[in-house]
Amino acid sequence: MAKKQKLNKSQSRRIRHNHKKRLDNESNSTIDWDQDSLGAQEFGTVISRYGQHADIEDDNGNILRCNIRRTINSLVCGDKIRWRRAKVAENELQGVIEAVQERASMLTRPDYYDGVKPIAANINQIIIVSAILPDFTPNIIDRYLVAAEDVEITPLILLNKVDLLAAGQNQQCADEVDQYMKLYQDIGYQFYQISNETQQGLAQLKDLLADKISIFVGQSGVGKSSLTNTLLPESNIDTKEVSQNSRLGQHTTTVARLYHFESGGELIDSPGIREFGLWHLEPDRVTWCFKEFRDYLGGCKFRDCKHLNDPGCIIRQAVDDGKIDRRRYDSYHRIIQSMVANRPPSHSR
Ligand SMILES: Nc1nc2c(ncn2[C@@H]2O[C@H](COP(=O)(O)OP(=O)(O)OP(=O)(O)O)[C@@H](O)[C@H]2O)c(=O)[nH]1
Ligand SMILES: [Mg+2]
Ligand SMILES: [Zn+2]
Repeated sequence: MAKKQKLNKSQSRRIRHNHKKRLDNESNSTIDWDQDSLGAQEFGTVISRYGQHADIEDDNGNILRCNIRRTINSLVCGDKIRWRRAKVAENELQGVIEAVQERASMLTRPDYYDGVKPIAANINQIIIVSAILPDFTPNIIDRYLVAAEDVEITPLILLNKVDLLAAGQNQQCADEVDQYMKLYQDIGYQFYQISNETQQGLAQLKDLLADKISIFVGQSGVGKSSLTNTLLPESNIDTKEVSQNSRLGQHTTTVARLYHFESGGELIDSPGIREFGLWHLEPDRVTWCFKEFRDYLGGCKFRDCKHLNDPGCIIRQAVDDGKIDRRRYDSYHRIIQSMVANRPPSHSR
């Protein structure tokens, strides 16, 4: 039997990309209604986007699937739109989205093939979800913190599945988690240890989400959809166990979707992203996005200081003096290095 060849990073990335394109194309059938077949213009909100279609919510809270006019080149979950209802629905399509209103905010991520892609619009709080399983990875938290700082939307950090640390199991991991919690809180970030399993911390989480437009972001398998299901029982989202072999999530959620709290506020559940790259940012911007570095910016001896072994680097000095935490400094350099390694040739500087 032929030995199955292991795919390299770029091959598996290409396969995933083509698969996604195929799925998008399957929802690309468009209908060209003429003006007489459509009603007056209405307002609405995008709940979820699928290729050339989107689920929108009208002013009465009804959710309808619509076509997207080809002239619209960017439309995401959370967008406020103008649309027109078809007098006669065709297949499942009930209207057409004609325009996107100005966005109050936008969370984006870079995609190797498609350039910078929007994730969600008009949010005012980014909830970074991490967990004990898949392994607790502060570098991924730092990547999301950089993305949040870049768009200047308040982030907060949740560490889910702390039930897995109960009863003295995993003491080493519990200690590490407590130390990181202190580190992030010292920098000025909110950090909560929660469990969807035991409901620990969920009442407080509900308060934090009230009247805000929040998005859950984070690795696959950390429990974003499970938490959404608990907070909003009608959402009924599919969830899947973390693989026992790889200890990784299975990318269960594939598109972002917006849900409402009856008491006010919205929550967007988003898919776990495989490689949350930041190569679209200038390295100086990443430095600025490490919040605790800001006080030192402009103080290094050389303007193009890389904050490594450069003489007169006051950021490195601050690390040596214990004013900046070395774990964050190391994480910063890991991000800077990966930006160069992961940037597609089309975006080389
Ligand atoms: N032990 C434990 N397991 C949890 C907890 N929360 C979620 N899980 C489990 O974690 C697994 C993954 O949860 P999901 O909600 O699908 O994760 P997700 O972040 O939405 O993943 P993607 O949609 O792939 O991005 C499921 O088997 C959940 O039952 C928790 O607090 N404790
Ligand atoms: Mg999910
Ligand atoms: Zn420096």
